[in-house]
Amino acid sequence: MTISLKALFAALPAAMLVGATAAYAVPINDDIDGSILLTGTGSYIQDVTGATASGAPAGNYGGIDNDVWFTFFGTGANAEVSTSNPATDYDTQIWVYSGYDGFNLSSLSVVDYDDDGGSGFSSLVNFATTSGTQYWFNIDGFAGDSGTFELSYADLADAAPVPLPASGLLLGGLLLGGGVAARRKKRT
Ligand SMILES: [Ca+2]
Ligand SMILES: [Ca+2]
Repeated sequence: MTISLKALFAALPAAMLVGATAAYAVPINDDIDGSILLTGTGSYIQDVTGATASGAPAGNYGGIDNDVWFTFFGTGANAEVSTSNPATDYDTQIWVYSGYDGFNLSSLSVVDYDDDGGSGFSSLVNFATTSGTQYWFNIDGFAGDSGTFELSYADLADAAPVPLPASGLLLGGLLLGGGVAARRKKRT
């Protein structure tokens, strides 16, 4: 019995074939749903070799290839995000967005963009934020360039806003229930 090479490859799970050719791990923040939450002021170094294109809208600014994602909340003042730092070794671009509906990348609105606003080919955006609004940004390589970036960020909200509705409703229900019980008790 002979098995053709084509038949053998067809029988192999797709993951095995991908694993055989992919030399680098896909970053945990390769897609928007894996966005890393940033707060306050700080820095983050990441090797993005292995990142893939998410298909996010690029506005009028060309293409997005091997993007990785971050998210933060605005303070109402300007926020700054930059790859203009010593460890950055490739030609970065940054896209900033708001309005993600949690499902469709097409729901994103481009808030800001930069290619070479930092030193060399690095990127820097500084833009006005709305207090409590969530923003997302991706860092990608110009024309598919890839490497390591050193991200610095400043004036982001210190934490994600605490979601009030669920606890507020529960508290309201308990207070209302307690009030009714108190009135009933008073009548007897
Ligand atoms: Ca990606
Ligand atoms: Ca650039």
